[in-house]
Amino acid sequence: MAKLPLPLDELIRQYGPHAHYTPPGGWQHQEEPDALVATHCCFCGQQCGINLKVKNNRVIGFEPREEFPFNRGKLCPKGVKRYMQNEHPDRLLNPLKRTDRGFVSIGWEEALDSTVSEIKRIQKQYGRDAFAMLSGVSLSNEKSYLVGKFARVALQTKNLDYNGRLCMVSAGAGNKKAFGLDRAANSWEDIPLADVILVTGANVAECAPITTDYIWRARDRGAKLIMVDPRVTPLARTADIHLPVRPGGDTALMNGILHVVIERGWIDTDFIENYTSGFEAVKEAVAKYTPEVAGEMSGVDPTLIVRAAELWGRAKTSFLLHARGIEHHTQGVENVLSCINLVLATGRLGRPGCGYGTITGQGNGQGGREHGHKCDQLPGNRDIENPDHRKYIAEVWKIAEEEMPHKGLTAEEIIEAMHSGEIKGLLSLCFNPVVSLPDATFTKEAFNRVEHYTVIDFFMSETARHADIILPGSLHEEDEGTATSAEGRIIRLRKAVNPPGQARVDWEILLQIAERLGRGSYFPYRCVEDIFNELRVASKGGTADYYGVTYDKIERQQGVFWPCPTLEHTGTPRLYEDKKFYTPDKKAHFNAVEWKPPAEVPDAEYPIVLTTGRVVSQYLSGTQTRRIGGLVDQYPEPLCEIHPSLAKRLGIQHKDQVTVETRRGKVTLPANVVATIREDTVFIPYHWANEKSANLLTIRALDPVSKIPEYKACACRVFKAEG
Ligand SMILES: Nc1nc2c(c(=O)[nH]1)N[C@H]1C(S)=C(S)[C@@H](COP(=O)(O)OP(=O)(O)OC[C@H]3O[C@@H](n4cnc5c(=O)[nH]c(N)nc54)[C@H](O)[C@@H]3O)O[C@H]1N2
Ligand SMILES: Nc1nc2c(c(=O)[nH]1)N[C@H]1C(S)=C(S)[C@@H](COP(=O)(O)OP(=O)(O)OC[C@H]3O[C@@H](n4cnc5c(=O)[nH]c(N)nc54)[C@H](O)[C@@H]3O)O[C@H]1N2
Ligand code: SF4
Ligand SMILES: [Mo]
Repeated sequence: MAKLPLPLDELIRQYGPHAHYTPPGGWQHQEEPDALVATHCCFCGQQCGINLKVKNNRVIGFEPREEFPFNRGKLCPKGVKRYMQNEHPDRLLNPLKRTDRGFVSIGWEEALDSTVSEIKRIQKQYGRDAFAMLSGVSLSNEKSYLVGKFARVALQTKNLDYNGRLCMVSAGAGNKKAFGLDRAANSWEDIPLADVILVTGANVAECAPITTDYIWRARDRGAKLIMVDPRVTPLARTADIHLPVRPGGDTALMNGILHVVIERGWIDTDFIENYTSGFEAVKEAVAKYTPEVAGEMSGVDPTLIVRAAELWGRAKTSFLLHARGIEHHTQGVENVLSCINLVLATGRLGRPGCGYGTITGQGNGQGGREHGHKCDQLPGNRDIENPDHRKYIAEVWKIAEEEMPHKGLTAEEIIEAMHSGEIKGLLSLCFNPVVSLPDATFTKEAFNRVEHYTVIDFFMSETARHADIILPGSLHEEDEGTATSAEGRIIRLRKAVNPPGQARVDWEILLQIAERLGRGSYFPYRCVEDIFNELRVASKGGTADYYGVTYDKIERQQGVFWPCPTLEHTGTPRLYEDKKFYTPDKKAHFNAVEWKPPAEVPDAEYPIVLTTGRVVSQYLSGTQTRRIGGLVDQYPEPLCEIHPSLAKRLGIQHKDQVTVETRRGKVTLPANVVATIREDTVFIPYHWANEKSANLLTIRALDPVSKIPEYKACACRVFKAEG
């Protein structure tokens, strides 16, 4: 039963994205605020402190928070413009229903009743798991926790997953395997104390801009910087060594560095013997990754591998950071483990200036991956298949353990099940899969096949255009709550204004649906803090233990680092100081990993590697930042980065329109001819939709363990566009 596509021009006329609106009086117009509300940026995992200026229930401006210890008065271009969403003319103000004529406004009663009657119909006809839920971690901790409970207790489906599946899961799986706990090992305060910093697969200056400051503080003390990236990113331009890895070559590269470190005797035998297991297998595995072999596999000059090993090996203190560049791969988890092996072999953890961490992505990328938002997880980062964990959470939720659903499908698998007809209905919030999942043509087909789709969003996202019912939800500054930053610091988000028009706060919408499903009594919350207090109990005794965290403590301490197991505890900025890990044997685990090529490698037909990622002024699927004039002006459309030699061979000049084509689709966009990218690779940022969407090109290949898509490597061809 395919849905009729609604006329796109008309949709865009009505619901945007409109980037070029000016508020009354113009952007320069300065009004005196009634109040300053101390909160945080709604965008990336850095969670910079920000004051919102409020007047008459409107956010009219911002100022950075000098006193917040993480950013100390600094913000990036997105943080500076974030406040412009609140009054934006594209804001969804009423519930909408899809008709043959387009979307029409309806009342809340009708909207909620329609959604609930479709949930009931589909579950009765096809079984409970035929109705799925997708969610995201721009949501607060409280909403993440609530979504996990709502799906299992109100919808009673096993099929709940989240957009962190596209983001944090390779790091999460690697961390759990090696340390038994999933969080950066240190607060960022250890970065300036390190003598060597190795950053791989992270465009720090554009995607975690404030972290640049921490790295530069180390550089001011004479620290060395090693950057691994197929592109010479802005921070890499200041590095001592840049290793231009071929996309997908990371495990080989890190095994090569470790090979040299072991050969030269730069390992910490005391640490390895007393506090770890599995080293011998790793030593054996990396024996064949000589600099020459590793260089061949990873596309990096062997002498650079030796130089990087020399810097890392001889250092007394060090910090290793990575992000999606190594994680967005079919070998994502193994890439992470290859980094952890290097950190463990040199024993540089749990001391000042000795650290390791993944740079989280979305605002609450850390907290959102702890509270049962994932298809295989219960709160406290518990395992949904572990009988003790099920029993504990069933008691907190006041349900029988047998009622608790088991492990469900991951995000991409849910889309595949929608495509195949196994899943018939979907509720989503805080996720824009039509833009953000790989192989966008397939994703759209899947959305057109479901019998019912309800979405909760504050803007008309490209995915929302496929919905039957749209429920207008809340912006970050329209609700209270907490989030957990890349450092593992739990911080307070404060409400500045009420949602406009008929829009409602997200968690209240979920409670209203639960009520109509006859499950309201399981959700007896009067305020957000009630949800937080239940989360604390649910997390108690789990590895992500928030029990000792209270709103009051967060306030007093400018944040609390978990684990924080008791009310007396002040939190744990630096993990593993006692060299005890969270694995059953309390040791850190080495994991031997072998390099494998990406799922699709270049061949005669598609001879070039395509990799995708971000630019500083746009955010994720762009639903929010493509609506903010100042940001759109900085980067109005995607560009294809291409090396001058490759461009020359292909007869392409700077700013020429080029077509990039893969086995999935093609996109035409201007060439950005730059010498800062490998000659065999092109790069496209993915923040745009429709015919400009990088995900028309990417491949639906998943890491077998984490199920993250391989956004960072597929095969393409590039040619000058016709006309
Ligand atoms: N401006 C901005 N900031 C953001 C976001 C945003 O959308 N815009 N999103 C936030 C989110 S959710 C996330 S997940 C983070 C992402 O932050 P990052 O992971 O830093 O960003 P990406 O651009 O996805 O990829 C990082 C780098 O990986 C490199 N790379 C590509 N392939 C490989 C490879 O095979 N190996 C290695 N070593 N490197 C490779 C790319 O060239 C790129 O420079 O940023 C967060 N911050
Ligand atoms: N090719 C390629 N694709 C990628 C990546 C890549 O590097 N390359 N990166 C991947 C990564 S790391 C990520 S994290 C994903 C992100 O992908 P998505 O999660 O799909 O991207 P967002 O733009 O965050 O979409 C969130 C949607 O939720 C809405 N929203 C935001 N906050 C809230 C809220 O508080 N309440 C409600 N109700 N709605 C809200 C926004 O308006 C938006 O429509 O993209 C992935 N896709
Ligand atoms: S987008 Fe990230 S770095 Fe920029 S201001 Fe917001 S939280 Fe800070
Ligand atoms: Mo992400």
